Amino acid sequence: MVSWFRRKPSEPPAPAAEGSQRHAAMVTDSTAAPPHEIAPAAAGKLGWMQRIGKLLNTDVAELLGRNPILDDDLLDEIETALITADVGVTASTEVVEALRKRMQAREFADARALLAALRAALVALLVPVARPLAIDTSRKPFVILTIGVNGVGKTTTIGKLARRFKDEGHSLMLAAGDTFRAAAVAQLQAWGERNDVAVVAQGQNADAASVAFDALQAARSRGTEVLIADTAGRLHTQGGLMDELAKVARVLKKLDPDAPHEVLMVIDGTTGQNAINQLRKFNEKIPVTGLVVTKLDGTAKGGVVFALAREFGIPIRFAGIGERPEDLRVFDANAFVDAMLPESLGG
Ligand SMILES: Nc1nc2c(ncn2[C@@H]2O[C@H](COP(=O)(O)OP(=O)(O)OP(=O)(O)O)[C@@H](O)[C@H]2O)c(=O)[nH]1
Ligand SMILES: [Mg+2]
Repeated sequence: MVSWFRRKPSEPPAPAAEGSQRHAAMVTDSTAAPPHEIAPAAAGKLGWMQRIGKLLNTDVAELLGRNPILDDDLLDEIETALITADVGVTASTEVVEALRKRMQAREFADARALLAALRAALVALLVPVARPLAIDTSRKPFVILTIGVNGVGKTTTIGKLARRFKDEGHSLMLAAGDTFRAAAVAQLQAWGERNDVAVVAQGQNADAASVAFDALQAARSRGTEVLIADTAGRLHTQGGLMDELAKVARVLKKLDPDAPHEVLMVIDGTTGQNAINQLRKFNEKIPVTGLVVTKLDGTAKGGVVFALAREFGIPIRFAGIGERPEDLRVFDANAFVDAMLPESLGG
């Protein structure tokens, strides 16, 4: 089992802010915000990779032990495991039916060969979307607009990205575009402080598009390489709020017709099949160019990644695997599948 989906529960939680705070228009490099205690995510839960891994591991051991007959029972079991992990009925059925045909054509010498073919099929689903985010430094700034429904991990992901881009040597700035939720500005500022990154904010109830516009201007005048804009969480069914996203993009284009250069939608990996609908609706309003799937630590539902890949083909840039700044991985098809399959097949 690959360890990159596991978080260490002993590590401190990410910064988040409590309480409502108002801020005048400003560019600030640091604002104190009280840390928010977060219970260790999904402690004790068996991750979906472990679950499938366990199931297949058992099968492998059992099957290899009794000189297996490759039969439909094994395929049914695999199909159930995939659907339970939220790979989606369509994707699961496609994968299993392809395996069934090959099994009937006597392509597989044993169960191990069949499971290796399963691994290859799962990797093949993800390879087309495992395309990392490349920062184009000729854009100053390269603008990333972060969107998604409430509580999926947008602000946390921005904090993680800030750290990553800083470590890579980029200059960057954050825009506190969530002017809706109390404490959202302070939460982003806590991340800014932690990473020593400037945060442009206007405070609660300001116009999100105006914050984004100000930030783009500020980043430009400073020659900043990357600007990441936060937005308020919104349900894909909230028409007015969805229109606001399009407005933010429109206003950014007044300064740079190519901005935002990346529309990064954050999806909670525990959402299951509902994520499909969320992405469809957001993508209709503002074309999504990249995804971050969060909370893949300790979920049995992360298989939605396969369904998203199959349905949309939108690049999956990163996987969120915990609440700490370092709990973000560049999405990698092989590593993801290795984490869900038993070690005997994974590597
Ligand atoms: N376990 C786990 N928790 C995460 C991950 N990413 C974010 N979280 C937690 O999810 C909760 C919500 O994160 P936020 O970053 O505030 O989410 P948001 O999308 O900005 O929320 P709104 O602004 O309210 O829409 C926080 O408790 C985070 O610590 C992850 O990858 N794994
Ligand atoms: Mg937020």
